[in-house]
Amino acid sequence: MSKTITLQEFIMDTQAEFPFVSGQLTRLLTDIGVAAKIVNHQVNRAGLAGILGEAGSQNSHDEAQQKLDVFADRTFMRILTAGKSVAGIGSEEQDQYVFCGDDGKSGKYIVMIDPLDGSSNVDVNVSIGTIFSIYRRVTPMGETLSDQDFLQAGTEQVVAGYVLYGSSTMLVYTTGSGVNGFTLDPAVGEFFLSHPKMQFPETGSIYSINDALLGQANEATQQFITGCREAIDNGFKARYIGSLVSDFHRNLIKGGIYLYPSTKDHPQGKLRLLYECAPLAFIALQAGGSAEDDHGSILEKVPSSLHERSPFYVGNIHLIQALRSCWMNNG
Ligand code: AHM
Ligand code: MG
Repeated sequence: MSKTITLQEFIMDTQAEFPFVSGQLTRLLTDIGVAAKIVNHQVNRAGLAGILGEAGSQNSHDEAQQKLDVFADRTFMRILTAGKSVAGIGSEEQDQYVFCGDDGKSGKYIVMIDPLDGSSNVDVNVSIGTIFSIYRRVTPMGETLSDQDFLQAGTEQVVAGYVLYGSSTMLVYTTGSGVNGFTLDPAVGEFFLSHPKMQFPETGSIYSINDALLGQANEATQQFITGCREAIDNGFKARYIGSLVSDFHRNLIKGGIYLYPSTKDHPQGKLRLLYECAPLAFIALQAGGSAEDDHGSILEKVPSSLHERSPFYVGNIHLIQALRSCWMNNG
């Protein structure tokens, strides 16, 4: 580990980088770090605390919620709502967006969050994550928020980040000036800067896709994966955890591409534009990578609904370009 800079120190030291800085964003980032520590504590003791398994409820996508999904959602909601910085929150686990404080009339920021991604992996001790992004409100302060505050293009993100509850717990985020990663020291209960200025390596040779989807996937993805398989002599290898934050984080460090393609039955893929694709696309861009859907940039997509899905391809630029060539070959 390099010089011991805590997350809090780093946030304070870099707050001058935020345009129109008022301290609210600094507080908000600090709150996310606190909520992440609370969720981390529960994730770590889930097997002992009787909070494994399904909660018996379903989220807005008709997916069975895990007890930890519900816990993580409540924790982030409680902490973010209590601060003064957030006007409204959109959560993958909630049908509608939620107003904070005074009907969302005060607070400068909108938070989009997937409180616990990959939670179907919890019961088998596989890494899971939280994904978040922060936008400025569009509606003037003092007015009630509207759809346009929540349905912003990814290019408007002020901050994007994730927490990886893995063999160690990390918080990785960008404010648009590079990507920095912090590792939680459980003995001290602090995140310390461990991965400054994260960048995809020059080249990558990992491809990550749910192989069972391939027969149903679009032609370009099929052609691209065939090419990867044939490139085994060049060191290409398949790695798929099925936990987006973990797959993305590994590929960011080792170099590679993650694909959740459009398929015949699901032309919009599975992942959610606002909670999963846009934040990771912003981080990828800041780390020298790229992210696209079937047609082009993820970041430029303007969502038309809160829980909109999108095909998602993210990773090293040269791999995204190779995939793009396959799209061109397939008209
Ligand atoms: P979730 O938000 O319900 O947890 O679903 C998202 C997860 C991602 O973490 C992962 O990359 C993907 O779903 C795996 O899907 P599949 O099982 O279809 O491969
Ligand atoms: Mg998710």
